[in-house]
Amino acid sequence: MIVVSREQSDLSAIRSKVEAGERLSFEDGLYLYGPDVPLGEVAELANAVRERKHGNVAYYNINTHLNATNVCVYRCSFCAFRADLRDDRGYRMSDEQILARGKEAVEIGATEMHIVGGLHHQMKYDWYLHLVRLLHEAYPRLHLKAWTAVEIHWFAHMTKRPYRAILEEMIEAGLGSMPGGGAEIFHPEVRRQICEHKADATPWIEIHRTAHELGLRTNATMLYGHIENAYHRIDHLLRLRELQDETGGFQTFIPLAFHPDNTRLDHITKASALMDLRTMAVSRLMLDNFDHVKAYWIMLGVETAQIALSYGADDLDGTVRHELIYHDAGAVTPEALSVEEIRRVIVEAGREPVERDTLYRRVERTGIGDWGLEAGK
Ligand code: V47
Repeated sequence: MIVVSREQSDLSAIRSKVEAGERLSFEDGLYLYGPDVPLGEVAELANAVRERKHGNVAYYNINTHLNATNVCVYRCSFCAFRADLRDDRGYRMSDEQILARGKEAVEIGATEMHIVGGLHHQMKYDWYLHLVRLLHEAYPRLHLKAWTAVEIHWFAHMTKRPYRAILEEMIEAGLGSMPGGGAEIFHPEVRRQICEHKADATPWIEIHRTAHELGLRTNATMLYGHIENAYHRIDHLLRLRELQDETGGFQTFIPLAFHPDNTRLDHITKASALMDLRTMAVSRLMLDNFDHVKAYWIMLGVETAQIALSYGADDLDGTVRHELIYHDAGAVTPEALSVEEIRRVIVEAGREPVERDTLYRRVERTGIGDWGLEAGK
C-alpha cells in the first residue's frame, strides 16, 4: 500500500535524505516535479545516487528486436504499432522469417533478442511458446528477453491456466528474462482511459512477482507525457518500489516518453527534453532499490539519452535493430547504432562504456561473434 503522509517537503530535507541514503517519500517525489525545484538541483542529486551505485560506468548491450506480429486484440490509445486482423498493415512472421532474425542477430554478435508483439486474435498460446523454443533451440546463446506481463496475462486467459504454469513452460522453452513493457501508468484514473481492457496494475504486479519467485529477472517501465500528472507518476514508481522491496527481482527501470504520431492521442504534444530529464532524475531518486535506470536512446533521441547519463541513468539499452513500436509512432532516431557509435556517445558524455549481457554481466569480445562473459561471472 502506498502511504501518503502530511509531511512537508523541501529541497534541503530531500538533499539530506539523499546524502544519508534514506528513502524519499511520496511528497518528496511530488515536490521534485514541482515548479519550485530547478532541474539542475534534481539532476545533481540523481547523479550522486547514480555515481554511488555505478561510478563512471555506463552500460550498453548488442541487441535486436523481434515483433512477430502487430495484429492485436487490444486498442490502446497510445499505440501506433498495432493493427486490426484485416488491416493492410497487419503482419505475422513465418518460422523462416523468425529464424532468419535469429541468424542475423548471432551474425552481428547480439547477445539479446527483445521479443514482444500484438495479441493476435487467431494465434493460440502454442504459437507464442513455439516461437521461443524455435529460437532457443537454433541459437541457444542468444538471450531471449520476451513477453510483457500483458502478454503473459493474455496467455493465462486463453489457456485458463495460472501465470506460474505459463512462466514455467516459457522458461523451459528458453525464456531468459522479461522486458518491462505494458506497465504504462498503473493508476486506474489514467489506465482506464488509455488502455481500458488490457491487464491492469494488479495482474501486472502479480505476474512480475511470480516471475521473480521463479528466478526470472524482469524490467519495469512507465509511459509518461500523455494524460497523466505527477501524482500518477509517483504513485506508479512507488508501486514498483514496493514490489522490489518484496522480491528484489527487478533489474532496470525505463521511463518511456509518449510519442503521439499515428496514435489516437496525436493531439498531445510530446514531452520536452527537460521533462524527459526530470523524469529520469526523479525516477533514479525514488527507486532507491533498483540497480539500473535506462535512458532508451530510441525513445529519447541520442542527444537527450547522452545527457541523461548525468541525470540518473547508467544504461543506454543497446545497439538495437528492427525496433517498430517507437518508429511507427514517429520516432526519428536511427534504426540502429553501431558498437563504435554507442561507445562514442558514452565516451563523449564523459562516461566509461561497458558492454553487458542482459543480466548485467560484463561481456568480453575478441571478435564480432566471438564473445564470452568476464571471468568469474
Ligand atoms: O508497453 C507503446 C510503450 C512499451 C508508444 O524492458 C509507447 O528493457 C511511447 O517496454 N509512444 C514497449 N511509448 C517498449 C518497452 C521497452 C522498451 C525498451 C526496453 C525495455 C526493457 C522495454 O512502449 C509499451 C508502451 O508503454 N509504447 N506505444 C508510443 N506511441
